[in-house]
Amino acid sequence: MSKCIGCGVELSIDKNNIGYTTCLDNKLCERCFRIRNYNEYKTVTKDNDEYYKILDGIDNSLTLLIIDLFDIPSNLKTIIKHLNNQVILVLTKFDLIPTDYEEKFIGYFKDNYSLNIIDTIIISSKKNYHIDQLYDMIKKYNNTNKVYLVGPTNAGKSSIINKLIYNYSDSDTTITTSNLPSTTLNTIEIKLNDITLIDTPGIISFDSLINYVDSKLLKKIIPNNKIKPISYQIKTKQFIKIEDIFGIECINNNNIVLYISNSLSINRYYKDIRMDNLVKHHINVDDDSDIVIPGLGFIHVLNSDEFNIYLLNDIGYYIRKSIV
Ligand SMILES: Nc1nc2c(ncn2[C@@H]2O[C@H](COP(=O)(O)OP(=O)(O)OP(=O)(O)O)[C@@H](O)[C@H]2O)c(=O)[nH]1
Ligand SMILES: [Mg+2]
Repeated sequence: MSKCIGCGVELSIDKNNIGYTTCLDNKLCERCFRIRNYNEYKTVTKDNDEYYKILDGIDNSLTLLIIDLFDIPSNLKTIIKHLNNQVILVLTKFDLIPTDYEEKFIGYFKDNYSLNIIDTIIISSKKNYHIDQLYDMIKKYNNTNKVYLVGPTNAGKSSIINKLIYNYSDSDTTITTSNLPSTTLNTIEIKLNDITLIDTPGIISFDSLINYVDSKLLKKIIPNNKIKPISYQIKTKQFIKIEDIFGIECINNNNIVLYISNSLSINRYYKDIRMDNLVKHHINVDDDSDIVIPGLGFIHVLNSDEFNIYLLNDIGYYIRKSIV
């Protein structure tokens, strides 16, 4: 059986198979070829059970849990339950987060998730930030010469492997990456000198916006650069609407700060507006909390209050003690 070097799927000459390729001698499946050359993405049927089995099957090898700092998914506690060995917590995409929040994020994970963490590091593959330190940690804690990278889809697992291979080996192999969910479809083993890195398919969070918007909107939702927080002093009954995908109504005067991609358009309304495509949720929020909308970002609320938030049908939310 030959596997696609880009996503790990079994190659097949059957057009109906997800691993379709014109010739079994090809290194890439058609889907990876199109993502890499035309930025065209073919959606796959996603099944977390299959992906959790991969996590359950990990031996006592060093495991890196990769989390996108900007998009901490609602199902992270479930993912963690499947990790039975010791892990290094790798918080990535630090380039998107306003500076000075490093310690706060590390503290947040310590306080809220029961993880067998041997070490924590904040990195950015995009900016090559702390990649040397990550490589040193891998060499220090590596116990079987196999190192697994696991975590939510889109967290940046494959990008980290590409960066490590690029920086510290002679290989020119790269794994396929994209801003859409489920890019990596099966485990991929790749040599980094005498260590074998093992990429795994990311766990999907089905309540995240990234599963439900078209690729044009997705490009706006996923930030490219450091986020500039946007503050609003809002009066009673005012609405803030983000594109056609999210709304928030303040029941009383309040201050909120949006941490979302700065490419999104935001409108403020001073009267009732129609949001027929969105579902209303009435929520109570404590002082200094974040309302997290998976895939979109979060809203920092300064004073405890009631709000109405408006979400697309399958999209979730959760509230946490503010990290910022
Ligand atoms: N800003 C920023 N973007 C990043 C960083 N690392 C990865 N990305 C982007 O995040 C998206 C997802 O990256 P991948 O490496 O494909 O993520 P993955 O965890 O392998 O995803 P799956 O294969 O679906 O599980 C891509 O668009 C990357 O370019 C980073 O450090 N900073
Ligand atoms: Mg991947």
